[in-house]
Amino acid sequence: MGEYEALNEKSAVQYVRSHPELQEIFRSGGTILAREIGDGNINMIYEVYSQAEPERSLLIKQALPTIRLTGWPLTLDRMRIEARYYAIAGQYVPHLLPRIYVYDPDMALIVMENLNRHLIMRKGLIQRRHYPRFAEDMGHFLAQVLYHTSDLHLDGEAKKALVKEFINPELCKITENLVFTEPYIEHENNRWNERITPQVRALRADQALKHQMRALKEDFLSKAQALIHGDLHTGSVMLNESDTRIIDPEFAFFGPAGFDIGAVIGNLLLSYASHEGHTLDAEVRQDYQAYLLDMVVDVWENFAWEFANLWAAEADETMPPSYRRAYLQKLLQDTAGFAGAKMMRRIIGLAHVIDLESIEDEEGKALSMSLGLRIGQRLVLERESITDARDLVYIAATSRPLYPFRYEES
Ligand code: SR1
Ligand code: MG
Repeated sequence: MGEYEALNEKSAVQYVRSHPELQEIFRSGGTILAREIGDGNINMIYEVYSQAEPERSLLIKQALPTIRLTGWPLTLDRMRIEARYYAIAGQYVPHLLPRIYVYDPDMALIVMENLNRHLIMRKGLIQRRHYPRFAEDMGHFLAQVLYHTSDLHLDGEAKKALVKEFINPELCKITENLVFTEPYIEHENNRWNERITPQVRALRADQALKHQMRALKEDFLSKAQALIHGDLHTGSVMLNESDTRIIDPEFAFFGPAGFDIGAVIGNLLLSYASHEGHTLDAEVRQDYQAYLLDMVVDVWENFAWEFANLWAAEADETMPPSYRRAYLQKLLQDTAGFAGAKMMRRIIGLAHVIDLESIEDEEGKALSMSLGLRIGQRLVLERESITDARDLVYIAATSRPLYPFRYEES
């Protein structure tokens, strides 16, 4: 058993040198360098590369005993969860994940492929890039992982053995607090743009919204429907025009399937709202926003089509087509609710997103945040009326920013 030690740029190089199986990546025996490149909220990421051929490289992702953003203590077990999720999902969609070279439980680290021909999706969406493969790849990823880890496919014993492996209380607690609880009460962790304060106050006073948020939280706490990634926002997707990879599954556990689909859709809609402030040319803005709404529909439809086919292929006389339709409709409604929850937490909770934070003009930023908040609120409140992915995007398309407010609260 080795002993845990937090790496630095020097010891990251030594770590790679001490693992013969990693040497073939660097081929020639020249100088190897490392630099810390992490810009996420939680972990350290070292890029280790050959000085002579910098494209010969890999990444080391190491968990520290505290969270990078906040300094809160956090279990190192998250790296075991991440490695195990990659192993399970890798049975179905290996081409949509990074290659894993080493999982070292003692050092709480994973050595993996450096996706340096890919961009974090959130950044690409700010630049209004088009990703022709994304909706199909994401629909495929979600259908394969969620179906094969659900009770629709696994027998009870096998499923429960997996549920046990993915007990992840500390990371679930972060989500319970940051997504479902704190944004709707006075809490020191919350922050928001002061221009939208009247809207935040109104949101907190909305009892119907609080009721729905409590119901969504209850599902998150108790519905072990499938193995979910648990943090599937557009910062957990790296891609280019021809290739998509899903990263960062340390929040994985058995939870409601709609939480993952909702995370993808909610973050596409955050990008939609952000272009209100980023893209001032109305025609360019409307074109890109329409592209994002089509992407939302395509993600859901690709997912639902493949999920239904996987299910139909497993003959079961107890499963009439009417049950399959009802299951998918409920899943779409869950998806809409979780999408809304994920949008609101990124605007009024602790951890914000660069889609919105990088808008330079303060008025534009307030407009985008107000729109994102309004879409999120409506998705949560109106989710039970949704029977088709087009109903979901209709809510986004017909929502307007409430800012600037005509009446200030006294
Ligand atoms: C304190 S950690 C903040 C957030 O970062 C991760 O991406 C999760 O979404 C978490 O809620
Ligand atoms: Mg992450």
